[in-house]
Amino acid sequence: MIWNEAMETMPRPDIEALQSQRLRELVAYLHERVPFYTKSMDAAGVVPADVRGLEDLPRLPFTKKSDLRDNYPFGLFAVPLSEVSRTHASSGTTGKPTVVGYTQNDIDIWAEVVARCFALSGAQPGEMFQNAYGYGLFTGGLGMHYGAEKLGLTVIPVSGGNTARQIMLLQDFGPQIMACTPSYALTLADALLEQGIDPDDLAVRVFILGAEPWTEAMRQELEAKLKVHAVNIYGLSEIIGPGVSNECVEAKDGAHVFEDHFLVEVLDPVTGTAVPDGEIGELVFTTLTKKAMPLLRYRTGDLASLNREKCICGRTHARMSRIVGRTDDMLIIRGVNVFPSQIEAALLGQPHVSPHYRINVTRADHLDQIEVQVEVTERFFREVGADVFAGHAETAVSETNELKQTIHHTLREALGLNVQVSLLAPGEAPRSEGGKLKRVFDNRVLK
Ligand code: DLL
Repeated sequence: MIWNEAMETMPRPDIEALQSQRLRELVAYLHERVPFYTKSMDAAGVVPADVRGLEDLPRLPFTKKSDLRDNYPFGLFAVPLSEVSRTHASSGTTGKPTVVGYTQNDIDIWAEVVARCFALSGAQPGEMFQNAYGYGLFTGGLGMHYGAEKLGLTVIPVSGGNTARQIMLLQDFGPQIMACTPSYALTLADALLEQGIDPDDLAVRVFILGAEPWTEAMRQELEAKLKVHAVNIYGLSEIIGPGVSNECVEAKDGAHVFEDHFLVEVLDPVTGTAVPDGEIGELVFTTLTKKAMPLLRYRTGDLASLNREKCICGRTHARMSRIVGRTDDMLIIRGVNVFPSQIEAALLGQPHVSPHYRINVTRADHLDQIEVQVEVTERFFREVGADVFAGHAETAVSETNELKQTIHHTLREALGLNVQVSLLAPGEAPRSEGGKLKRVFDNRVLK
């Protein structure tokens, strides 16, 4: 089902004409209402009346995360606070959160795009939806909630975490659709297995997963373990929250960006100029319809490529690839660029290893060291014996050494880099307790 056929299947020239018109209106709106944009446009020599449309996009100024921080908390709002219906905030790793605001109309737009996401994922009105994204300042919970209601789903607003309760609801309420982070889906899958629950006995058919990076290999793993379709949803608070783009269950080949609301560019992160379709660059979004806190050319830091070809699902909206990394999570190890997603993809193809891992980066004697710690499967652990892992026994050491060497070799092929490999016993790597999971620990600089 296509939720908004007129918009989602619009011929590309019409999409571009609509975007041009909305962009013109946005530029005038921001210049008039937000002092930050008055200044940045004036400094760039942009006169709103001269902006004709998409062809003028490259000369419009960017917005960066630091601009949101500098204008904390409400400095980028374009309407008086009395017209703001809701705020959300993303928890940044250091210091103050990034704050965003929505008018009632913005909330309606958000529900509309999230309803499209559910339809893209294969949900049908009348079905039930278990929402395991966190409710609160995080946009995941409430963002998914309103979109689900709009599509006509029955929502179970359980929020993140509490795996025993999640499983009870899956069994007793029988939702067909579930949403959470991919790392939490893995926690759930493991818990089901541990409790001897066959996913075939559950009604759940689709998992809508996002809010953190994951790989195609992780999709295979989750789909096999949970016996569901695992579909990718992307979004960020600054632009709206979840619902900037979503894969269609038909193709599972890139997430359709809702281009009537979000104008997407993929730029060279260094020069800031456009890269051709199909090439990886930084995603940059302009909100075309929001009123409380619209953003012009927001630099997301997320790296992906674009595909503007028509999709087998019938939609014409451009598709973005998975996020292959972030401009700020690329590890530079002895001069070699490494993205954690490359490590995940390489690890998950290996026998005897589980999808649970941790990456440590350190520096000793001015030399970067990267260590990948990966859990072995329960079966391998049982066969080899716990003593080996505790370092108490000589027996079977060769088997673990062999496994380490295989992983080392695979990672060297994939990354062009020597990686130290350690094996962990089942349960030793970090698990998601409901939200986003941190797997990379870069200890080279004190943050
Ligand atoms: O994570 C919004 C969201 C909620 C998206 C629920 C999907 C589902 P923030 O907390 O502001 O918002 O974090 C946004 O998370 O810039 C990406 O780096 C990352 N991210 C979000 N979705 C994906 C995804 C929400 N599908 C930041 N794949 C973004 C990879 C993702 N990274």
